[in-house]
Amino acid sequence: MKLSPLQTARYEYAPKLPGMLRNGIADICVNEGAETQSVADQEKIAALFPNTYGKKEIIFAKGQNTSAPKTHKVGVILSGGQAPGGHNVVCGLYDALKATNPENELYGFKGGPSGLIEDDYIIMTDEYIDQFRNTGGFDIIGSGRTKLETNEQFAIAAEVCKKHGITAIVIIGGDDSNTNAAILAEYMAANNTGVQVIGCPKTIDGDLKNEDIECSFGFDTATKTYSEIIGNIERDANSAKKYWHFIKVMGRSASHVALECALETQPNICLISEEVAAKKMSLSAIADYIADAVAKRAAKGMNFGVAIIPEGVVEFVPEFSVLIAEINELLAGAKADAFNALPTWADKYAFIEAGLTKESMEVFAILPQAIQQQLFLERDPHGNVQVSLIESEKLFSALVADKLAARKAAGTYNGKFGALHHFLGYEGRCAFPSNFDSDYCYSLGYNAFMLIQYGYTGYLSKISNLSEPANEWVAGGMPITKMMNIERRHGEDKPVIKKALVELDGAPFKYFEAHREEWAENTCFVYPGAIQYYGPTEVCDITTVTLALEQGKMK
Ligand code: FBP
Repeated sequence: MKLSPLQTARYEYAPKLPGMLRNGIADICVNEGAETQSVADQEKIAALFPNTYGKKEIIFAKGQNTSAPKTHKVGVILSGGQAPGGHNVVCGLYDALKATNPENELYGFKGGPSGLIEDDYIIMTDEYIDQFRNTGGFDIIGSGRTKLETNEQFAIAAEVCKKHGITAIVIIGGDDSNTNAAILAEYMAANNTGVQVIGCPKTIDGDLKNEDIECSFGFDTATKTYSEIIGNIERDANSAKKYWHFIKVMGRSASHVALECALETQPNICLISEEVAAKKMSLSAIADYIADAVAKRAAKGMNFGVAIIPEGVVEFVPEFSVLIAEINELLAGAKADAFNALPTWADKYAFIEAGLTKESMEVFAILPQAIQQQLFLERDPHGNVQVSLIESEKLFSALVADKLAARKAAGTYNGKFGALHHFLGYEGRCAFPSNFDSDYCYSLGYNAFMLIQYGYTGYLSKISNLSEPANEWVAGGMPITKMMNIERRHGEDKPVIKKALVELDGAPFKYFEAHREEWAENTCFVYPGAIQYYGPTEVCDITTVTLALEQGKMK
């Protein structure tokens, strides 16, 4: 395989561990903190997790390692969407395992959680793993979205572990995957399988965070990658002065990615889905809000700008989410086949018109036809519209164009509006991890092995104090049940890790809110440039603005 010069150089990069993990495995001891409770619904969660609930917080420290000597065979799984740094979690886990005992083995289950139940794996070697150090992607073993959630699946997983002598599984995933890791840990404990389960917090979306998990890995690199591109587009807009750029960024439901990109690049507009929901903004109100900025800039002679649209925003618009729910109902079960069999769009439109309420039909009718059709694309495995396939950047620019045309007709706007569209998603998920993500991920993996070595199960690998230099990071673990509450999912009450949406009273949103009017009317663009891997620490080791604001490192 031909290697790029950067790839060759990144193989040599030595990720930075937290100070307490730097002394060698023999000199890492464990301190147990207080017993924990779930963030809500304590009685219900305790009853569902009798073997793993209420365990103590863990912090590692420099001191004699007192774990019981044992040969470890560990399995690792990458679950869900790619996030930069996943390879380094595997590398950190592998290095800790081999540093403890060269006889220890790491099984990489292929293609996501399904690899475990299909017993599809590779055994990691130095030669194999060295090709993936400090690189992006999940191609070391592949990823997948199969959910491990039923007792039948757990029983097969236990059999596979028994067959190979595997006594611990590390699941690298987002909130759903780690919820399932906790359920698997409970199953393994309840059935005396002797298999421990440890989770690692992954997702570029940034929505797996709480008072224990300061950020999920991948968020840093993905948002820096998107911000580089947004900054470049801003500079192009400011050079040519003739286009409004509508840029959709990934983030299935929460708007952390959009907000971080806005904090880094200071665009004219950034929608925040959580605010749209809180203010119950209609499509028309959002379009007016953007059109106001377009008109104010046009009045100053600036017929250009940049608007960031979070991927999941339409689901947060109350009238749109009702429309989506009605469409899901309209196409439930066999009705989808009847719909798909209709020969023309006109026939389909008539079917839709007959099935939707008057209110939803009014919303549907104002959508551009391409967006109307996107609402009827293939459903996800739960039968829901795949909102990531809806081109909301085009939806909003079309609605804004309509508003501006009306204003022009009324004589209140006299500018030019040329819109261009972009979607930034897959471009960022497999980027070379920033130094932050390289270090953080390697530490998460290394630390996951320390939790295994000390016999813990049902824990999330936890590295904190992340806005300080890596030497001052704190390594430990937190029971996953501590992060859980009960939520209604698909008509049933389920124990789940609470998803972190953007908090409207949190420091990142407050900062954005305080500045956005100025950014909207004037041109305050910031051009962050490409991620830097080599050079001064103030350029190469910067965290996200979100983390800096949350941890009071920026005002
Ligand atoms: P995870 O929650 O699994 O980390 O994935 C998040 C994400 O990257 C979203 O931002 C995006 O909506 C989605 O994955 C796309 O999924 P897919 O890779 O299946 O197209």
